[in-house]
Amino acid sequence: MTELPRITHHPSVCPHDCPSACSLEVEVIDGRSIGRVRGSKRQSYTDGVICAKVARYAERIHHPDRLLHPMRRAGPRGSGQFERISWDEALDEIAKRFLAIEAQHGADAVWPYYYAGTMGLVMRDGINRLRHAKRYSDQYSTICTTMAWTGFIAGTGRLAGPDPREMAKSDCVVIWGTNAVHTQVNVMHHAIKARKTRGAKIVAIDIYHNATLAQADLALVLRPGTDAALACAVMHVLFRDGHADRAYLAAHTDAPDELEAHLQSRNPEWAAAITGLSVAQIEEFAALVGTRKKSFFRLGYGFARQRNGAVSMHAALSVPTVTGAWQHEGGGAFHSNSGIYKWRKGLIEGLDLRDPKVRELDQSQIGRVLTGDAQALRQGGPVKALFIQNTNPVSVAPEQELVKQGFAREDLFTVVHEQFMTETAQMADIVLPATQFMEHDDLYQGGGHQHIMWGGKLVEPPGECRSNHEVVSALALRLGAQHRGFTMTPREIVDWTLRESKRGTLDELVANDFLDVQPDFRTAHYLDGFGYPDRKFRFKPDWPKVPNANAGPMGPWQQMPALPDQWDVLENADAEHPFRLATSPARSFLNSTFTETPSSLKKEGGPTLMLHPGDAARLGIEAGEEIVVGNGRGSVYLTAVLFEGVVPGVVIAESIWPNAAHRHGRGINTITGADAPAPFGGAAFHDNKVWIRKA
Ligand SMILES: Nc1nc2c(c(=O)[nH]1)N[C@H]1C(S)=C(S)[C@@H](COP(=O)(O)OP(=O)(O)OC[C@H]3O[C@@H](n4cnc5c(=O)[nH]c(N)nc54)[C@H](O)[C@@H]3O)O[C@H]1N2
Ligand SMILES: Nc1nc2c(c(=O)[nH]1)N[C@H]1C(S)=C(S)[C@@H](COP(=O)(O)OP(=O)(O)OC[C@H]3O[C@@H](n4cnc5c(=O)[nH]c(N)nc54)[C@H](O)[C@@H]3O)O[C@H]1N2
Ligand code: SF4
Ligand SMILES: [Mo]
Repeated sequence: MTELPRITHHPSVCPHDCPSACSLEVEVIDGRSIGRVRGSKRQSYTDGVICAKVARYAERIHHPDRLLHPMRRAGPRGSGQFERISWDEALDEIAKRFLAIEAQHGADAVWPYYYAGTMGLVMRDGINRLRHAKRYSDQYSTICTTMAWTGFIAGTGRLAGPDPREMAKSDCVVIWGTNAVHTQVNVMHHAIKARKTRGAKIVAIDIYHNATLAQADLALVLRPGTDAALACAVMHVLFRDGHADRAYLAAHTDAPDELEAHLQSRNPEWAAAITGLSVAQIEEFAALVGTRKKSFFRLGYGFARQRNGAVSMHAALSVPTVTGAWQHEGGGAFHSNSGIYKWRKGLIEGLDLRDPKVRELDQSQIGRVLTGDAQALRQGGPVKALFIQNTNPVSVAPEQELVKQGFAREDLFTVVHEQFMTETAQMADIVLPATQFMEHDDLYQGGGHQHIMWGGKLVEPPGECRSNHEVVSALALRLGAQHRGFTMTPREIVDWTLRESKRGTLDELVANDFLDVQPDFRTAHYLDGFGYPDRKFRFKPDWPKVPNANAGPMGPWQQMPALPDQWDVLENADAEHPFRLATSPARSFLNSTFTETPSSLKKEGGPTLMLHPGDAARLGIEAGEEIVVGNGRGSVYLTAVLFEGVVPGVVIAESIWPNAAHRHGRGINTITGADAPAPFGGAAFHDNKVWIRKA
C-alpha cells in the first residue's frame, strides 16, 4: 500500500474584499488543516504574489477564538454573556421573532444587512434571495464603491478597462489614490515589472508619503480632496504643450473644445495654490504623461472617499483621454473590471421575487436608520430586526455613536452570523458560527483583474460552523420563503449561473481553476467607442443620469461642476477644527478583518495618528503621547506618531482598529460622517475636519 502524502496542494481563491482577488495555492496537511498559502503562479495576474496577511492564513482559519456553536444572549445587551444553544433552537427562535415582527410591523421592519466579508458570489449575495422572497427592507450598498464607480462610469459609460496586466507593458504607471502596497500588492508587482523591463516611471499620488509613494519615481503628496485641481492643471499643460491628441478627442469625446476653453484658467499656478504641490511637480507629471503615450492610470478608491470623490475620479480619468493613451497597449485608465462579468444573478439573489416598491435603506446610514431618523428610514416604520452576514458595522460604519445607540436598543432583535466575536456580534441576541472560505464552495471574480475563479471546499469546518448559504436556506424553510435557490447546493447554483451567463460549466471551471474573460483589446480600450449611445467619452457627464446607482440623485448634486473642476464641497478645516483627517488603510488589517490574528496585531502595534512634527510642536505634543481627536460627531483617543511625510494641517489614522483598542471603546468611525455625497451617496471616510488635543 502506498502511503498518502502528508501535505497536498490545492487551488483556492482569496475571498477578502480586495481588488486583487488572488488565486491561491494552499497546503492541506493530513487532509485536515491548512499549512502555507501561496500566490498561484498559473494565474497571470496573481503571478505568484500575495500579501503577507493571507500567506499566514493558517493563523486565521485555525484561530482559537473562532466561533464554533450558535449562542443566545444571556446577559444585558452587549455584555458579552452568551449561552450555547443548538442550531435548531437558534433557527427556530430567529424564525419565530422575524415572523412576529413581520406580523406586527410589516416585513420591511426586518433588515438583512451584509457586505463583502467574503466576495464569493453565492455566500455574499445569497442573503438577497431571502430578502426578496420575504420583502424585507432592501439595502442600498454605499459603504465602498459608490463614489469611485460613479466617477469612472461618468466618463466611460462602463465599469471596465484595459487588461490590468498591461501595466507591465506601460511606460508610465500612475497609481492614483490607492495605497497599493497595502491594499492590492499585485499592482506594485506589475508596475515594477514595467520599470525593470522597459524603464517605466511610476507616479504615485496620495495625501501622505505612504508605502506606495516610497516606491515611486515621482511621489505627489497633495491636500485631501484636491485631485481634480491637479488633473485640470495637467490637462491644461497637455493642451498648452501640444500633447493633447486632437484627432482622438474629436473622434471619441463629447466636448473637447469646451474642455480646452474651460482649462485655460486652470493652470499649474492655480492648481499649486489648491493642491499644495509645486508648479514644478505639476509640470513634471504633465510632461511625463504627455510624452509617454503608454501611460497607465491605475485609479484607486481612496481619493474618491472625499465628498467630491466622484468629480475627482472623473477628472483623473479625463487625463489619459486628453492624451489619447487609451489607443495604446499599456495605456489608458483602469479602476475596476466589475462591469465585464455580466452575471445572471437571478438564482443567487432571487431577483425574480424582488419587489421594487420595497424601501431601500442606505447601508452607510445604519446609525441613522437604527436611531429612527425619518429620512434614513425613507419615511417608513422602524427597523425591528437585523440579520447580518459578512460585515462588522459597529466597527466599520460611519457615525459610530449612532450605530452603537442603535444596536443598544432593547426593542431591536439582532442576529449576527460571524467567524469571530466581532464588536457587532457582541451586540447580538443570537450569534451563529460561520465557515471560512476553505470550508465551503464558491465562485469568485477579480475586481482588479479579469478572472472568474473557483474556490472549492478544502477542509471540514470546525465545531458546528455553517456557511452563509446553509443558514439562509435553513431560515427560508422556517420563514416560509419559497425559491428553488434555497434547495440547491452552492455547486448547483454556480453551475446554473455559469451556464446562464455563457461562461461554460462548473466542471470546466473546476478543471481549470479559473477562466480569463478579459474583453478583446479594442473593446477594453474603448476603440470602438465608449459605453454611451453616441460612443463618446463624457467630459460633461449628465451626473444624475450616470448609469451606476439607481437610487436617484442625492446630496448636493445640483451644484456639481459641468466639466472636470475642483469642487469645494469638502468638510473643510475651520477655526475650531484646524485639521483634516483621513482614515487610510492599514497594511496588516483588511477593514476590520485580521484584527484578530496575532501577527497582524503585532505588526500594526496600536491605533495611531500621524501628524507633522511642526503641528505637533505647536500643540506641545510629543511622539508616543496619547492624544484626543474629535469633531461634532465625537472624539477618539490615539497615539501620536510624528511624520514629515504628512502635510501640515493633515493627519492620518491608518485604520480600522477594533473600538476596544481605543480608550473608552470609541473607534475611528466615531468621527467619520454618514451624510450622502453627490450624486448617489457613499461614505467620505477620508474627508473629516477635526481638532486635536493632548489627552
Ligand atoms: N491592507 C489592506 N488592504 C485592503 C483594505 C484594508 O483595509 N487594508 N481594504 C480593502 C477594501 S474594502 C478596499 S475598498 C480597497 C481600497 O483600497 P484603495 O483603493 O487603496 O483605497 P483606500 O484604502 O480607501 O485609500 C487609498 C489611499 O487613498 C488616500 N487618499 C485619501 N484621500 C485622498 C485624496 O483626497 N487624494 C488622494 N490622491 N489620495 C487620497 C489614502 O491616504 C490612502 O493611502 O482595499 C482593500 N484592501
Ligand atoms: N474609517 C474607515 N472606515 C471604513 C473604511 C475606511 O477606509 N476607513 N473602509 C470602508 C470600506 S471600503 C469597506 S468595504 C467597509 C468594510 O467593512 P466590513 O464589511 O466590516 O469588512 P470586512 O472586514 O471585510 O468583513 C467583515 C466581516 O465579515 C466576516 N466574514 C468573512 N467571511 C464570512 C462568511 O463567509 N460568512 C459570514 N457570515 N461572515 C464572514 C469577517 O469575519 C468580518 O468580521 O469598511 C468601511 N469602513
Ligand atoms: S492581496 Fe488581497 S486578494 Fe491577494 S491575498 Fe491579499 S487580501 Fe487576498
Ligand atoms: Mo471597500
